[in-house]
Amino acid sequence: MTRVMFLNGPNANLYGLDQKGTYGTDSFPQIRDACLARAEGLGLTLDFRQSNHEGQLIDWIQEARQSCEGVLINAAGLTYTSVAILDALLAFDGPVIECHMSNIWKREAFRSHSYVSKAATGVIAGLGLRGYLLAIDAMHGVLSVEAT
Ligand code: DHK
Repeated sequence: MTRVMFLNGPNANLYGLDQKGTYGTDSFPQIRDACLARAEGLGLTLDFRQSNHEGQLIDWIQEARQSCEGVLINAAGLTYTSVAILDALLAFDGPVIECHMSNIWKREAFRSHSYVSKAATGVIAGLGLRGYLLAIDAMHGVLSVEAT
């Protein structure tokens, strides 16, 4: 089975709990379960993980070099600051899809520059859980084209 890693950065574990509803109403476990179900339906093995720690995310991206064909990533607040995550992603050979629950370009100016985008095959933002599911579909499509 094709294996894909889906990494979530700091505070993603709080999705659905934010009173302002910036990241929708689905809880992180609900998001994870929906993503796992979508991937399974497409014949992908999805390794869905979350950490509040930059080094942990980097270790997982490096791990993906050996174990996964693609990486989906919402680096959350580290998107705008982490050259180290960018470098880890640049060292990954397969497709990288950057995801955000919110439309980062519609928000504060500091969210409009993503380091992750420099390594991304594509970016999906602003569609909440629907965007995560679309990102999994897109990864499946990209990997299927690469396999032919
Ligand atoms: C999630 C976060 O936690 C923020 O730091 C980012 C991103 C946006 C999202 O939309 O999923 O700025």
